[in-house]
Amino acid sequence: MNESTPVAFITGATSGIGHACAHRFARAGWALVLTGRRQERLDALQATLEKLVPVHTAQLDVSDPHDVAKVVAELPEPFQRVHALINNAGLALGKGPAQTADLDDWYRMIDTNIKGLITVTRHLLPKLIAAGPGATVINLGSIAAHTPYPGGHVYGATKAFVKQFSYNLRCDVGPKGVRVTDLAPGMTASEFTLVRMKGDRNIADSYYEGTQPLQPEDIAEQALHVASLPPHVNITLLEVMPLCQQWSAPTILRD
Ligand code: NDP
Ligand code: 8X3
Repeated sequence: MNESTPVAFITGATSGIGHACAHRFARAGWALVLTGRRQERLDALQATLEKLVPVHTAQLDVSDPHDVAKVVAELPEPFQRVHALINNAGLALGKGPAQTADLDDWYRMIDTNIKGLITVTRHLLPKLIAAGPGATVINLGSIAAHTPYPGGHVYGATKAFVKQFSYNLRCDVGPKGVRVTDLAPGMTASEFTLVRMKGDRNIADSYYEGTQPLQPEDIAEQALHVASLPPHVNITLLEVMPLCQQWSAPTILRD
C-alpha cells in the first residue's frame, strides 16, 4: 500500500450509512478499516472492495472497551495511519413513551452511541494526530439531537451528547491538526427503523411509505466531502434532511 494512501476507519460498516461510506471512500481511493459485529457482512464487503483498494476488516462491538482496544492494537501496519474515523455505529431501540421504556434498551443506546463512540475515538486519536494535518473525525449525530419527539427520550439525548462531544473534542485536537465534524442526518432509509422496531418489518417499511427519505449514499457523499476538504477547513456541523422532512413545530401534548 502506498505511503500516501489515506485510510478510513469506519464503525458499523455492515449496513446503511457505514456500508455506503465504505463503498464511497473505496471509489475515491481510500484504504479501509471496516468494522461491525456481523462477520459475514464484513467478509462480503472485503471480497467486493478489495478489488478497488486495500481493506482490513475486524469484528467489533464498539460497546466492549476490550474489543475496541484489541482491534486498534492489532491494526496491521499499513492501516495504522488513520486519516478519517467515521464513528457511525449506533442505534435507536424502541419508540414508546419513557414511562414504559425498557431500561436495557436505554443502557444499550448509551453503551453504543456514547460509550462506544468515545472509546473508539480515544483509542484512535494518537493515530489521527500522527496522520494529520487534515485528519478528520466524523461523528454521526442526528437531527434528534435538538428536535424532541415522543419516544425520542434517550436516543435523542445520546445524539445531543455526540454533538457537544464533537465540539469539545475539536478544542483539544484542532491545534494538533485534527478536524471534528458532527454529521447530522434526518430520515435516512437503512436498517435503522427495523432495529428500532425490534425486527418488525411491517412497521419499518410503512415508516418510509409515501416519502422520499435520504439514502445512505447521500450521507456517504457528505462524509467524503468533509474528509477531503483542505486541511484548514473544518465543517463543524453538517445537518442534512430529505426535502420532505422538517423540524417539528411546538405541539400540544395530550394524555
Ligand atoms: P443501520 O441500522 O442500517 O446501521 C447501523 C450500523 O451500526 C450497523 O452496521 C451495525 O452493525 C452497527 N452497530 C450497531 N450496534 C453496534 C455495536 N454495538 N458495535 C458495532 N457496530 C454496531 O443504521 P444507519 O446506517 O441508519 O445508522 C448509522 C448511524 O447513523 C447511527 O449512529 C444512527 O444513529 C445515525 N443516524 C441514522 C439516521 C437514520 O434515519 N437512519 C438519521 C440520523 C442519524 P452490526 O449490527 O453488524 O454491528
Ligand atoms: C434518526 C433520525 O428523527 O428518526 O437519528 O430520530 S430520527
